[in-house]
Amino acid sequence: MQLSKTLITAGVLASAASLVAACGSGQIGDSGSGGSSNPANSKKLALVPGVQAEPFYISMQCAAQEEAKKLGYDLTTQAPQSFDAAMQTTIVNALGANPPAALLVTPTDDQALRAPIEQVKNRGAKIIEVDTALKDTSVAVSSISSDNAEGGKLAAQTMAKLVGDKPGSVLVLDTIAGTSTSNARAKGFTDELKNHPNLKSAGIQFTQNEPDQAAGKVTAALASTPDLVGVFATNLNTGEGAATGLRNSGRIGQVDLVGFDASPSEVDGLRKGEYQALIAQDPASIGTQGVDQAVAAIEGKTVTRHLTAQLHSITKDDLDQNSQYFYKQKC
Ligand code: T6T
Repeated sequence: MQLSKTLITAGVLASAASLVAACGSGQIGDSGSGGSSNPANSKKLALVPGVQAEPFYISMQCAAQEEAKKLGYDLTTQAPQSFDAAMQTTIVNALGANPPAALLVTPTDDQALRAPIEQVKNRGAKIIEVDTALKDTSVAVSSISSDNAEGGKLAAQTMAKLVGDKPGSVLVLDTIAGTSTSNARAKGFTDELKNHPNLKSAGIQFTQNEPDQAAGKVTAALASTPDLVGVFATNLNTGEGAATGLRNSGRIGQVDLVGFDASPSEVDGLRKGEYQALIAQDPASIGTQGVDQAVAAIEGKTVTRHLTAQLHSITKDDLDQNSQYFYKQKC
């Protein structure tokens, strides 16, 4: 099928473009040497991802651990039970009492986590954002993420190709307001949709990153929007919920589902025809680059302010040749 090839190329080009942008115009700065106010922690890195036991963050953590070991550092991970700002704040606050040399963190809210992260920074830790980021760009020395707006755009182009000339409405399922990544994906998607006049936006719905809520929103949209032709799920949980909603309504395959991420259950869903396409991120590269930047900051070497990881569009037809992008369940 022509679609998959075109999309991979588009994805690679988009990612290459953003990498060039990151390297070409990104602020490069010397972070200065130093680290934790506790000298015993000079080789200690802490990783606080968005949520525990979730394939995107497991893949990121495995690669970060490996890179830290390679560079002679010790990385420990503490993840909140849910993708929740209050739970994550408790973990980050505790790190302030015994600061690591660097904190790699996925802020679950782009504003609420600013003060907790800043107090760890004030105790000497270098701050590296991995995946999501704070609105305040002065806190971290480096941020590594996918180009999420570009990913949303790629998802809309994918949807347009899948739907073809048919007129209809498309629903976007976002996670939580304040999640920088999924919010940027939803915006990138909605902006690009305007370039496809046969497709109308059926709006952006927040799901609190709960699959049940995503399933309910899809069921409701099927009832209220008879011309619904597509759903864009901005992450793993929204995708899993959307697939459930379509399955329960007997509409699998009639409404195109484009998901973000490539968890085992999403890949399985793509194989079974529940999803028509997935936009896979490269969480391992985010973890590796995050550790590299943390170590550079600790050792007083040059640090790059913004780095991006590649995105890959995958359809059923090219599923097996893209298995290197599937997320891990364990290291
Ligand atoms: O999509 C990823 C991550 O990029 C996002 O910030 C939150 O959701 C995921 O972890 C997938 O569940």
